[in-house]
Amino acid sequence: MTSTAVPAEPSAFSLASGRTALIVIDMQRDFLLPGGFGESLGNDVGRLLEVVPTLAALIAAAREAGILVIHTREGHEPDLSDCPPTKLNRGAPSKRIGDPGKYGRILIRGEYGHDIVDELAPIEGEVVIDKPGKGAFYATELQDVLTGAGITQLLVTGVTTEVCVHTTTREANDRGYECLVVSDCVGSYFPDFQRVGLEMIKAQGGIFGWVADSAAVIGALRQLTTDAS
Ligand code: C5J
Repeated sequence: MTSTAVPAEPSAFSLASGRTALIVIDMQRDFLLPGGFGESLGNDVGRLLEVVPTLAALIAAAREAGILVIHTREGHEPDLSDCPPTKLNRGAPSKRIGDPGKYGRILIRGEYGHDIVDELAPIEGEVVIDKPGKGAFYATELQDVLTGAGITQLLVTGVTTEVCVHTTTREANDRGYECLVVSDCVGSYFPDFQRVGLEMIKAQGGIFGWVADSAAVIGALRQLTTDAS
């Protein structure tokens, strides 16, 4: 195992090969594409789409460095048996989970909109975690996957910063994982939530973890790749 320092806030992050996974949270068509669920809630999906090329470059660097890449998808069984009524009914949106949408039934497993955008599609051997909640640990096999692979550190990316990225980072922090949130590989529909969401991770000496941009993380991943060759 080799390690390298990532310039990060509030302090340098020691990135260890063999102990690190990149987690890509909910980069799904329903959240990102024009005409999808996210947009139907009145959101500007352009803010999430901005993340895609940056995240694609980070995923490529992680694959090159032999880092495990884990993708998550938020969604539910077709009969909605795993969707609490409180989640289904909250906010009285124009469209609800399970309703027909532009990309199939909204946030339903197996539908086109539920899947990950083409640019970030998982490749063979990568883990895809289907989660019914906001956090990637709740009611999923994620912890077993991480334990089985000897992972103790997570590079956290995806959408949305203040919802599923934050919930997953907090869950991971409570379970003893070191989390580095990659600032330009997470996205929010709301600029203020993006800024404050990142501030909250690294506040108070890194209460939930570390924050660094993709240039810093990709630089460290390339160093790991060079060290291994
Ligand atoms: C939301 C998510 N925002 N992936 N889901 O409902 O953040």
